[in-house]
Amino acid sequence: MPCRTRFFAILAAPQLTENNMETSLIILKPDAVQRGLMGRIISRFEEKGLQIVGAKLTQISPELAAEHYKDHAARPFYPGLVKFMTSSPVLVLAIRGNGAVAICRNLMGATFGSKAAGGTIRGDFGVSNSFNLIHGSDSPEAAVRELSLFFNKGEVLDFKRPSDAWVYDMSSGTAE
Ligand code: RTP
Ligand code: MG
Repeated sequence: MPCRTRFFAILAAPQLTENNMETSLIILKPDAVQRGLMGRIISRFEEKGLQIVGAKLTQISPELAAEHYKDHAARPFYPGLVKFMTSSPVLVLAIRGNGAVAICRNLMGATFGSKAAGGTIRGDFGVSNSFNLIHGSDSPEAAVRELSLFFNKGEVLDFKRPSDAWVYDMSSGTAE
């Protein structure tokens, strides 16, 4: 195929316009970063077919941790949770796909590493209940709120992946 034709073929890759496109906030927690598990955990999401659309290595301030986990402020584990989340750098990701919020939660597994099923991130890489490697938004509404806490305007990108033509069945006009 001539170079110019191939260029336009890539631009014409199917656009994902279905109504279930979601972007989840994922945080690889301090234990995941310190244990050198970032690459393996990111691979789980990429291999599933989800798209990484934002990434940032950062150390969370106590104020940001408090805002992020404000729904847990009255829980007994809250002080330890904030201490842990602010103790060392984290990798913050924005991960997109059709139904991405629930898919990410399934890939993560149950909250406690001791109970998480094999095959999940928490089940395969950890045994601790509090050092549980990863955070993921628990609803599309929470995802919107959390993404706005961790990413500034322009830091979550919108770009086409030609491979989406093989990740999603677009024959009906929407991603299946
Ligand atoms: P996350 O928010 O971090 O994605 O985790 P999650 O939805 O699976 O669990 P959530 O109930 O939101 O709890 C937030 C984090 O608090 C710690 N936790 N400790 N000791 C305990 O009973 C307890 N319960 C929760 C965990 O680190 C959990 O990820
Ligand atoms: Mg949660």
